[in-house]
Amino acid sequence: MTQDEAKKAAAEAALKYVVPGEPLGVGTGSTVNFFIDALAKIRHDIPGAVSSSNASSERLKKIGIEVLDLNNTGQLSIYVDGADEADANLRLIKGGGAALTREKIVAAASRKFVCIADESKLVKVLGKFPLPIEVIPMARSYVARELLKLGGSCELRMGVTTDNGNVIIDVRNLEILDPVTLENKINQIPGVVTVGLFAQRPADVLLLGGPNGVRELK
Ligand code: ABF
Repeated sequence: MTQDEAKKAAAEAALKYVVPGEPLGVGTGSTVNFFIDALAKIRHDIPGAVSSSNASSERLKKIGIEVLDLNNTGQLSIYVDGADEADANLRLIKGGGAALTREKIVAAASRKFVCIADESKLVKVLGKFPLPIEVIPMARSYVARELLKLGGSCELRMGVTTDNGNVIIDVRNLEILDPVTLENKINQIPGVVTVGLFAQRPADVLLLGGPNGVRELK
């Protein structure tokens, strides 16, 4: 089974969580793209979706699903999104697609966060994937200095401006043994908009596609 086939299997398994007649939240990335494509066959049951990025919005519109403003929907039934890493407690590193701020907002505004991924994303300890942090441009050097104190090595993601007009710093060499504490600590640094740790609010369900089918972790 290829990685794409595994992603597609996890994405299609997420359809069972869609609540007919209720708007849902949709994340960003290649696994989510498979989910959006799968939504096409049930689009008549979907009154609309709140999207976490311009890329996902365009894909949703192409299959005829209306993109809604979160300010008009109230709490969403589910949020479906990918991840760069996930541990056994369903805590995630996200942000490889530079959409982490809107992803975190829509996840927080949803009753159930269903994470979809191929098995390669499951790790014992988070941190091998560089931790993305969205930062206000004028604060990037200050934030980098503060992150160095936490033991990470920082790299500005070249040529990337987020949908919110900010920059991304990727932090390498972190062994994240306490994701919740680190998330809170980085959130306190002035200039940080969002840290790509979803630990304070982890996923509720993790669907992992692999050669033996789709595993469901809760
Ligand atoms: C998005 O999904 C990002 O937060 C994360 O980086 C990405 C994973 O990408 P892919 O599904 O393409 O592996 O939510």
